[in-house]
Amino acid sequence: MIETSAEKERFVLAAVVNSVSGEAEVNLKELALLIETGGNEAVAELIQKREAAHPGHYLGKGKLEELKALIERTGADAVVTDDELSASQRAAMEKALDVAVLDRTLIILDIFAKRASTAEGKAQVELAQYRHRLSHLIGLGASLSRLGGGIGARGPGESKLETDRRHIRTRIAQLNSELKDIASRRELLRENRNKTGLPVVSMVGYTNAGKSTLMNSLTGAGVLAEDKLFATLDTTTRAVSLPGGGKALFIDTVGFIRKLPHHLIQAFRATLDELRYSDILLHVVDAANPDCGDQMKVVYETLDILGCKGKPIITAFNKTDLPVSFTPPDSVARAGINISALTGGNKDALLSQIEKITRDLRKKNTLFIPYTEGRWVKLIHDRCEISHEEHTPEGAVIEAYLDDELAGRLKAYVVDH
Ligand SMILES: Nc1nc2c(ncn2[C@@H]2O[C@H](COP(=O)(O)OP(=O)(O)OP(=O)(O)O)[C@@H](O)[C@H]2O)c(=O)[nH]1
Ligand SMILES: [Mg+2]
Repeated sequence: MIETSAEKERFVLAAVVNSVSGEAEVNLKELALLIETGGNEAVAELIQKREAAHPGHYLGKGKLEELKALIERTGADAVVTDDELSASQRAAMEKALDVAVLDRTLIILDIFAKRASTAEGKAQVELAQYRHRLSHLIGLGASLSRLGGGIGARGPGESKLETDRRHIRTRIAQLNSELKDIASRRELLRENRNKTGLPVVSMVGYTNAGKSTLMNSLTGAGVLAEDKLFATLDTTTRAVSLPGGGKALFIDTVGFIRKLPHHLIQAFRATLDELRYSDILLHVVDAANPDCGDQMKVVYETLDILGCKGKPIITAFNKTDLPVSFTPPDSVARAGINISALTGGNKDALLSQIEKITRDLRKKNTLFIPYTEGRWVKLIHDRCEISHEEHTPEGAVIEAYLDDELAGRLKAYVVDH
């Protein structure tokens, strides 16, 4: 079990923005939520409008002094910046402010460390933490000793990390080989899954959009769903019956967020690869969140990074039991469907639409199966959507949507292409 510090740390948030829009407020609100999720508290915030972050100390000199006064006034324990800091920026800020300085990346890594529960999840987070530390060795040491067992120190332990690069490199190599084993096990699972011939639908979306709630509502999977960021880190796969009689496998996995640390994306590659291998992406959007338009963009960008361009996407505008106001930003989203994962509202319409797309991925075949080969009829019923079926004295005539694998096995019975 990974240790958590019992005492709440009190943080002041700081952000640099180059525009006048409300972007910084939204970002800081999200950062405050991340901090609460990690069991700590955001007590004040400071935003600086600036062309770009100061290369030396993130905020400009004047703002840095303002920040120092704010820290003294609020008695905060540390500062958290909305952007990832370089080692030297962090060191300069700590020198100027005389408190620990953390950044968004460390906060997200910390939440992931707390949430990871499977061997794969833990190894992935640990790998991301070590890679991050290796790239930030200078400067982190001071933060860690200041915050004791708190954020940034959790996970890989505190065995003189800042001085022991070799130790970190060895551990990274170990983790890499552990994850390689896990990845090959995953590949095996994927191969077995392919043999079932069922279409695979992966749920994607911003964290807290309602993916796990939808998974539970569709399958009764009992996945943890809560009003917290990154409630889900590990994937769950379940079969779902579609209205036309077919079936699909649904996968629930880790959510996305703005500025998702690249070390995490890399380390979670095996988990996130599931998205690339799925047939359809089901994009769950929290339509009740005023920020949902930007959240959708973040999801699109992350999918691009993961090599999922061109996958069929269905957009599910979730939480429509609450007041919503959004304009779908693109044509894919305009074809989306309003649902409520919580009340089950419009669930069948969503499943029908998914079935329609899976149907497009398959070919319609007419088969004649003699009664002596009755086992095939059962298999077709178990796996496929059937558009027509009649029974003649010699056997069953079935019109069904077949995946490639089953079409190959039933070649001898196809009567019409
Ligand atoms: N009102 C309302 N709340 C919902 C709905 N769907 C989900 N929620 C709530 O939204 C919160 C997040 O739901 P989750 O299902 O955990 O979200 P998720 O997308 O799996 O989030 P991560 O695993 O953190 O990425 C929970 O408090 C849910 O009860 C909905 O249709 N309506
Ligand atoms: Mg979830």
